[in-house]
Amino acid sequence: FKVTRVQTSPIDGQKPGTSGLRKKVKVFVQPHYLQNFVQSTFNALGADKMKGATLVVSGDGRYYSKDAIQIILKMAAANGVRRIWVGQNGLLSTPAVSAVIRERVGADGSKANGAFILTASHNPGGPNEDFGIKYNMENGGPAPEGITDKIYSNTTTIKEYLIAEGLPDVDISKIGLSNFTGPDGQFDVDVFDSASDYVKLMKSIFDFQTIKKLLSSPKFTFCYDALHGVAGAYAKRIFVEELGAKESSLLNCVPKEDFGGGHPDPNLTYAKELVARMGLSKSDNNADPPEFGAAADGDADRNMVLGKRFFVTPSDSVAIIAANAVQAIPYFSGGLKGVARSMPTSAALDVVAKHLNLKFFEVPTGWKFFGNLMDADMCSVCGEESFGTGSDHIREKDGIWAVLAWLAIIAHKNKDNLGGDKLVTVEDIVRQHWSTYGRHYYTRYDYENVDAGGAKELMAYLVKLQSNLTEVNNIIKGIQSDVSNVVNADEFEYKDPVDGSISKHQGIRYLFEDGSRLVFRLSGTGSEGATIRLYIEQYEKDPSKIGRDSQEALAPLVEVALKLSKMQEYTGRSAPTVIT
Ligand code: VG1
Ligand code: CO
Repeated sequence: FKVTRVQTSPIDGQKPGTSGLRKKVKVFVQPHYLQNFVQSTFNALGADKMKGATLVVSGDGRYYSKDAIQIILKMAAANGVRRIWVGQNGLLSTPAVSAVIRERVGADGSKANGAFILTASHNPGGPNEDFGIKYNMENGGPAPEGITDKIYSNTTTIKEYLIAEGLPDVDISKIGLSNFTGPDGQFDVDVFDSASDYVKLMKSIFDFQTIKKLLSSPKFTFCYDALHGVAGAYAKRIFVEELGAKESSLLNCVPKEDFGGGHPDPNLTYAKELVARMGLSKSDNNADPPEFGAAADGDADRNMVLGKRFFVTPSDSVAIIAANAVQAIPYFSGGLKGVARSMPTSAALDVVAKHLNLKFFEVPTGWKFFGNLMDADMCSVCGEESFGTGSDHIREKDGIWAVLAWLAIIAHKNKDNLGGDKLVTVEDIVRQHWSTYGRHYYTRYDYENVDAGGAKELMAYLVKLQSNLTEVNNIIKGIQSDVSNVVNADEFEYKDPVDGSISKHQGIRYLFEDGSRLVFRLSGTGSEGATIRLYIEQYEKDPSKIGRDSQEALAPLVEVALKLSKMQEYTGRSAPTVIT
């Protein structure tokens, strides 16, 4: 092939958000759109670094992925990249990409330098929905802000991109190696099995024999919903082939370009089929729900864990995993190096860290902030309230890992009990945890796709309000007389303890005397309008008060949050789009 330089000009709006660039497919297919972003990434990483590099390119299989892969292959070849690894059919979950970067060794001994991950995660897919792209670094984690800022600034000045002319489309449906020759020498495309590296890693972390025993016990019933995302490609291999779960326990496990028309977001609103099967639906419930259910998002880095008629909040989930990891998961048997959560995630993990005397960190929203802590051996287990849980086995959150962690904990709690009459259930484990550590009532209200101007004004109003706590408390007393006082309010700012970098404006916090919190932030992953997220939390230590319905327990604080922020006034919405 030859290298062609194509003239182009900057296109507005290519700033990567919380997790890469996410836009409507219609935006991505505009002439030069993807090419500008990819070349800006190559330029940000540096021409020298790209020469001879090995890159992974794959994603959750959403609509436009296959075209995008062929474009990236041709641009990589033209930029002097030595080889590209592609998961079969272009499929690799986000955690599997991270694992492949860190673990896979090519037939010729090569190791990956980074990856383009093609996903818009939990956003719907299809010709009228979203596509996305992000770059991950040599440690397997998302590019840090220093790099994403550079990429963005390159997109505003770009004049040309390089593309290989005469390089044919590569058949990515068949495993195997293709070689090509260009001006810089050889260029290889290696199409490999999407699951095997990841499965191998999971087997080195968990005791599959113990989990298999649990899954084959007639007392334990199991269900997994991939919402037609890429998790399906792993669920079958791991849960069915390796661990002996029944095929019928898999729901929506065939990856589809449009996720079957659904919203591949594992929560109580969008994972409808699973929620009904687990007995948690408002209508059409299953009479005899399974003991355990879980779901993943489009790119399989998120997870929702459910028990029989029981929802586990993601904030509780990471705390429970941290509290039991050393006993239940061989990978952690030497102890935890530390734990971390994102700022809006509840303080359930903080309480565990305190009890177990573990290092603890609070970082801004977005997985990229955990990477430095893990690289510096300061953190083993971390999580976000947004259904993200993970550990330092890779540098992304990991949906299937989280399910395996729960299965390992359930197996551990039942290890002498599988022959007995009553299983220790998911609900038992959570209630036990609450009685030991107290309970963090928690909910999140999302106002999706609201007017961007109104959202900005609301945030500006809340920042201004913070400067006068007396006024804040006066307003609150006028709404609800029995909530405690706000003792502190600020905009969250984070100084990375490893590299000293500072991230500002990471959400507005109102902190109450009794440990309750209200947090407001704007989403960085949406593709149109603005999304306001409101996080509400209340801590309860009194064992006689930990069994309440969460929405009921939080009702007074919710009312305070909505009125204090003038939510309806600024957004025109009387109710959120999604409550989790
Ligand atoms: C959301 C979540 C955040 C998560 C991010 C990426 O970001 O709140 O916790 O890390 O999505 O997850 P935001 O900016 O919209 O609140 V994934 O699974 O979409 O890559
Ligand atoms: Co995701």
